[in-house]
Amino acid sequence: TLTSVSGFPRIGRDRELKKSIEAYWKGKTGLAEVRAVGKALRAEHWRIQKDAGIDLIPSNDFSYYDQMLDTAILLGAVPQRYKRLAFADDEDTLFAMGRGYQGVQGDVTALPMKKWFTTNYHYLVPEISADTHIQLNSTKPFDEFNEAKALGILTKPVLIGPYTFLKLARNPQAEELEIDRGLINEVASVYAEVLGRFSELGAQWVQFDEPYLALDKEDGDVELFKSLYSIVLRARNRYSEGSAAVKVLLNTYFGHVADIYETLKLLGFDGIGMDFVEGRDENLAALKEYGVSEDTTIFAGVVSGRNIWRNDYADSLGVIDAIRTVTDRVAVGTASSLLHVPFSTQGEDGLNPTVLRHFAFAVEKLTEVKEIASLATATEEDRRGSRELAANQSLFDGTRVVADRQVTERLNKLTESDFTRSPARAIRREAQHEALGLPQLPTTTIGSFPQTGEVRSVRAKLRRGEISQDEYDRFIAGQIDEVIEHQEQIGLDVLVHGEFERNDMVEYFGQHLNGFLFTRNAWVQSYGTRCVKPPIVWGDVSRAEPITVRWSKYAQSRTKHVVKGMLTGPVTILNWSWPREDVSHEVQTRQLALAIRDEVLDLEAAGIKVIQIDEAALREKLPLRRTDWHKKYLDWAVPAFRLVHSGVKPTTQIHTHMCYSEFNDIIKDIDDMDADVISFEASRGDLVVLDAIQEARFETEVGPGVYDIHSPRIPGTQELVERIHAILRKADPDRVWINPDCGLKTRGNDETWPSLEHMVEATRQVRGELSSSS
Ligand code: THG
Ligand code: ZN
Repeated sequence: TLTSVSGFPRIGRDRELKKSIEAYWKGKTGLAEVRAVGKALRAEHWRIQKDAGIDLIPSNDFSYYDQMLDTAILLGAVPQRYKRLAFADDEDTLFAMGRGYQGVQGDVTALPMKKWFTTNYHYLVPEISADTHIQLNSTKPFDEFNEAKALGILTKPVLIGPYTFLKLARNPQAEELEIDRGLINEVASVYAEVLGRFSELGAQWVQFDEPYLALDKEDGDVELFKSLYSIVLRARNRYSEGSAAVKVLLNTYFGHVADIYETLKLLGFDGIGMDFVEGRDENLAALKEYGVSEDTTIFAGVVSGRNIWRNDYADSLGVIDAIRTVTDRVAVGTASSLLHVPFSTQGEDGLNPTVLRHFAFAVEKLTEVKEIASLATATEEDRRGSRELAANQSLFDGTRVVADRQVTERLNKLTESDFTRSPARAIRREAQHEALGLPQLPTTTIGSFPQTGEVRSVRAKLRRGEISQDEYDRFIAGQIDEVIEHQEQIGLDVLVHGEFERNDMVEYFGQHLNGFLFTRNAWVQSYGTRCVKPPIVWGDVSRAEPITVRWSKYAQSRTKHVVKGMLTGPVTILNWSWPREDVSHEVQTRQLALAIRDEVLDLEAAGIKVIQIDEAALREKLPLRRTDWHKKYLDWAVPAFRLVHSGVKPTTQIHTHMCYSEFNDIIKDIDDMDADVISFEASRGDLVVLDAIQEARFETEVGPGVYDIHSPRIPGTQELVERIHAILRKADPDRVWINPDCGLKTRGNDETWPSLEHMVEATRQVRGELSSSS
């Protein structure tokens, strides 16, 4: 049985690529070194896959920054403003598109970034406008194919397909990209040309990734797909004359493609890759209903590219056996690229071997693919005698963890009233206004203040044992003193303690909860060179001890102003961790909600009057298909948030924060979280969000970010006044808060303080205008 991998992590076992590129950005090394590191990583990653016995090993899955950005460059969709920088090296143009550029060559902002489907990975949004000339503009895929070939490895080149590319591209001058005949022909022709080149180079398979097919289809989508691929596939046939044709694998993932499967079948792909982890039932049903063409191989994605748990072989073999009732042509592979999992469990010696054997990161998943493939063709008897299968099944015998009886009992006792805060929001609002005594348009920040090199190095010293806990605590207290004093000085209304004691907003909470495990080196790329190291939910979750009370209480003791307590919400903790698979996400989130609820009540008891519970990642795991939004997600995610805060007094004000302002279409659900105040990122799409808020009769008070913290720019007072005016044209001044659009931890102090000063000054001006006009 043929084995295939969709894509492999590229950041390197020890994040070598990240380190090399960041050193280059700092001017500490040259492009030649970066190129050499990339080349060595590609060779190592191909070798590892070859040694694991994988037949179809991907190439062109490597990227210096992001594969969508690479695709835009491949197609010549490089906006003029980046070309005008006139860099001598293409990598510099690429980095300018990815992260912006300010220097001797010019001054440009980066392309916008968005979440890649339901993952914590971000892609760059390609820009196509009237002056974009689509044409084959790079040799990257061919170079990497040749590079592997020179090493004796015939790879399967992987590209983001034309459908997904066009569906994710935007026209900056208009709301939507208009995909007309001309554009379809231009884009499809480039892909046809790519296929031709690979045919000449001797490739046997080329993989086109089309994850966008797992989304609901809008009018014209199926036609668009057909138009694109009839051109691409015609090229395959043209090049096949006389020699063996290059085979085209149409690869889908992150969900099912049942609604377009019949079309896929009729188009005549040599391979169709389907996700049997996330889209299993629907994909199987589609195969059974429509069958499989004689010349098509189904690439069964049975090994998840999105979890860290060992594959359940019996389960995967069940899927493969079911596909076999429809066709004999089955290949075994990963359900998606392995980009979204860490490199290897090797070196995780902080975890007990009895624990570690439950995990498979990218390298270990290769063995799983291989073992499943050989078991797939084994006889019943051979399967029964298989040691691999027996060892695998022992992982799923239900003895991995013992349930925490207290947690179970507490969950069982929950009733409707635990999910409902009373009194109603309008009544609490009065009580809070009186209790807090805040001015109109209250000013605040989202929570974190700059994590300077000093803060990080002191934390590292504590970790290495070079300073005592006592010294560390004194340092944190000193940081809090300074940040409180500074906030008072510039005149902010609701202060924060700055979060100097936290590393990541999810990892920090995980470290104080029962049920979590941590790795040393299990990094996953989040965007560009930035990585995250999600904690692992291993067992039932409960709070081990108060987590944030000490520092919030300390900060409150240093000022007469209100200090806001800062927590991460249960949905975000789960979405940015590796969840268990033996218990539903709903139950895990509920356990987390109870743990954070304990913290909320302790903060309140300690005298904290405003508590912010961040749900930065609420939208991240919203199902791709609309019909699943409520029943598979929002119907439990939103109540879990209410469970966290429903126990507080009417006078305690609950805030939440969301990154990425994309919640127009779930605005009612956000309001149903029943927070008193929400702050959100609104750097670009702001006015649209405010329109939606108005239309939905949104009750939650809003703090649409007044400036973009992702940029080092310091906004001027006048600019901020205008910004607030724009907000007030769309929102009631008695329901608006003034704040930056996200936490400030990635910024420097020299950018942060002047920006906040201008923000407070602008707010004062507008308050003056409001009181004189009323
Ligand atoms: N935490 C987690 N996931 C996230 C975010 C987060 N996903 C969405 C968004 N925020 C992604 N943003 C970032 C921003 C910065 C970093 C990572 C993701 C970052 N990472 C360090 C790096 O790669 O150098 C990690 C270094 C370290 O901790 O030692 O800066 O906030 N979970
Ligand atoms: Zn944010």
